[in-house]
Amino acid sequence: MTTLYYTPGSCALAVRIALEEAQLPYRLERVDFASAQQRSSDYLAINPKGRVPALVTPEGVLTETPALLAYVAQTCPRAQLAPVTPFGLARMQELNSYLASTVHVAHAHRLRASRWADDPEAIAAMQRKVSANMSDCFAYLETHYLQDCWVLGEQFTVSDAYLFTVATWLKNDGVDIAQFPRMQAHHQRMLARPAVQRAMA
Ligand SMILES: N[C@@H](CCC(=O)N[C@@H](CS)C(=O)NCC(=O)O)C(=O)O
Repeated sequence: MTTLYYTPGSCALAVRIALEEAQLPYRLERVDFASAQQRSSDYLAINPKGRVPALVTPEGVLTETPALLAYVAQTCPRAQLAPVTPFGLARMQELNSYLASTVHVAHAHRLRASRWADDPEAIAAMQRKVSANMSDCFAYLETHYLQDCWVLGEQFTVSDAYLFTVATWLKNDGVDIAQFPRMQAHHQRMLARPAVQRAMA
């Protein structure tokens, strides 16, 4: 059976929502960041990057949230969690790549700034930028996506699970989601979905 390695509040929530939406059977393994379990030899044997999520599938281990989301969507086509046209699928990957490589990284400068600098002043300076950078990212998303019920249009996709997950970080990053009315409405629609409620329980 597929196993999702996750930590509560992390980007792994997006994958858990996708698994719930797809109604795929899976097991959960919690990775305890408080005791740095992500850097334990047992966990590094699963994911040498020392991060969550990791998905152990019957074919092998997958890491990187966009890859896991695409895997879940393609494993369960009847759930229709990804567009089927080449352009539609590329648009989904474009958004998921942006969330992973730009928005998530902007957020990580708050709790993980020591990845980029040792100097406490430099760390503090990076942390002061988090709120403005996250606001810029969400202003871009508000303007260029969310033109319909779901982030890519009429079809619910795994990108909705990913966007929702990243938006749950806004409050602690010092950004009020109410500045972005479409994003806020999307958040409420997501919270009403049974799969999201199961994933967050
Ligand atoms: N590029 C990876 C990033 C994964 C990542 O950084 N996950 C965070 C949690 S949201 C983590 O595991 N952090 C632990 C650490 O930095 O020690 C992805 O998109 O899956």
